[in-house]
Amino acid sequence: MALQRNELELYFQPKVNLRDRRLVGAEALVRWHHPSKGLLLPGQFLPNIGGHELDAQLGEWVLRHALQQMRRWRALGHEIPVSVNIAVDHLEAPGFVDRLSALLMEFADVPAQALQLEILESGALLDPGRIGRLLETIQAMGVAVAIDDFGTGYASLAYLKHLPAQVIKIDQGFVREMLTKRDDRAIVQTIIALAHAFERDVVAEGVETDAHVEALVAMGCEVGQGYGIARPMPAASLLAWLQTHKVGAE
Ligand code: G
Ligand code: MN
Repeated sequence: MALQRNELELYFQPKVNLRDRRLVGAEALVRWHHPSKGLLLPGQFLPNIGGHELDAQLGEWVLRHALQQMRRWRALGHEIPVSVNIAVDHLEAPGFVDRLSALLMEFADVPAQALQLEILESGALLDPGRIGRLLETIQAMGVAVAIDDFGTGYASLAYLKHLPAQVIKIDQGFVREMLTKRDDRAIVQTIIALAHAFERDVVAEGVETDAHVEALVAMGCEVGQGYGIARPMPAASLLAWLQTHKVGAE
């Protein structure tokens, strides 16, 4: 299958500081160069793999390749924090923490702090006690944790209080619609306020235009990711993008 045949590639989507547009990190997103169907996005093949075993194998592949890429960028003088999407099945698979720790030892030249795991809010809610403990262990190893697609999973305030995650990523659906729909704007505003109140970092996904950037900055959201900043791109293109991408006042 794709894993053995070397048909997978990691793309990277920049995350920037919305005030000055400086790069603060990148999200690793897997692509499959399918022999006959062309380049496939995760949504086009992830639902099919479905099994826990493959989720875990793919996740391990992504973690290893993300660390390899971070190592290459460091060798070129760029320290780029990378976040990786981890399925809850994979997080809960026996030995996940041990394998992560072995990988971090293998890539000891890459600081654990530069690696971030993104866990879907809906997944994290399935078994908050158990997942909370896993996330605590992971953070104790230095790895950052973000809750992905926040706002879609009905997390309660009490739950957020106990959820050990330093970063909250606002679901792109709310962000995309926030300029035209009052309810979505209210949700975005509320998540930003919640993040501030709980002293978490907040990242807006789905930042599609400059108007989104301005509105988010006005609401106090500092970091964003989306087509309005850059699309996901191959690793080599990210450095080229960095060179041409305009940033705010020095
Ligand atoms: O759920 P998660 O945050 O992992 O989703 C990331 C996905 O969203 C990627 O497949 C990426 O290509 C896509 N994406 C990233 N930015 C935007 C955007 O601004 N608009 C839309 N429609 N999709 C985006
Ligand atoms: Mn994500």
